[in-house]
Amino acid sequence: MEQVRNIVILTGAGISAESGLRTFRAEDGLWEDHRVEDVATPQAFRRDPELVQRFYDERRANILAAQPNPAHAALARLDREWPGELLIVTQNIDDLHERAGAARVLHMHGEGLSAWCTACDARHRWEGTLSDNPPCPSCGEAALRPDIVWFGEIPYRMDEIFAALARADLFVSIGTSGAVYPAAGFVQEAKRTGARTLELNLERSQGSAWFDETRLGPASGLVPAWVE
Ligand code: BJW
Repeated sequence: MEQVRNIVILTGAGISAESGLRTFRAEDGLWEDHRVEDVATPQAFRRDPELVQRFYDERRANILAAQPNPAHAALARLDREWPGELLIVTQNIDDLHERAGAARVLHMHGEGLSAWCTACDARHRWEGTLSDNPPCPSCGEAALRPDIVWFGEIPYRMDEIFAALARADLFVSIGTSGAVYPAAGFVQEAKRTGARTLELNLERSQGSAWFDETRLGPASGLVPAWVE
């Protein structure tokens, strides 16, 4: 990676697929006959909070049961060893990057193991269920929701992400379909500010044409091979 100093890596559900966590837009991307797009919205939460809480209770249990795979491990190694700037921007709500040992991780769509109190704004690490309406440990109100960015909500830490993209010499997208904005637009932004762009994915994504190079295959093979 000659002449590369600053790297931004965007990851999506595909990097955790081989850890047993389902992707969103695959054939089997349904949950109890609901499209994910129909449960991951503030409207769905207002309409049927119990349904949405059960969806995330199940996701939380799956996250806790999953283990990082060789793709997470390779990125953690890169993070430890890379002397320049590096930022792993993940759309995933699992903690597999961190459990593999990566430190420079930003969860733009929130975290499955975090609960956010809509009464007092506190955030708490949460491994149990929320569908039984537990009280917030800070204020006692039963007003906890998953700390997740749903459709129509603003993703976290966008200023930091765009600043890192502006400084990046290399932008790498791993295991994401390019169907959801603003993440789907990061490749164009990185190109505009002069970065080389690389896509590692099982199949061509919606934004494939924007990448200087696309390598197709499972992340557990492609990512360690790229990091080597
Ligand atoms: C493998 C593999 C293996 C498989 N190895 N690869 C019209 C036009 C443009 C935008 C909009 C529009 N209408 C509405 C919008 C905005 C909307 C949006 O983008 N909608 C689209 C559907 C069009 N976006 C929003 O609402 C966002 N907010 C927003 O825009 O605010 C405005 C704003 C932005 C910025 C500044 C100021 C204001 C919020 C989006 C929130 C997304 N939330 C979700 C759910 C919550 C998290 C959760 O429950 O987990 O996030 S939706 C879901 O999609 C989840 C994911 O993070 C996200 C992306 O999915 P991802 O990761 O790409 O997964 P898949 O399944 O789609 O793809 C997996 C890929 O992996 C595939 O390509 C496979 O081939 C591959 N793969 N196995 C390698 N082994």
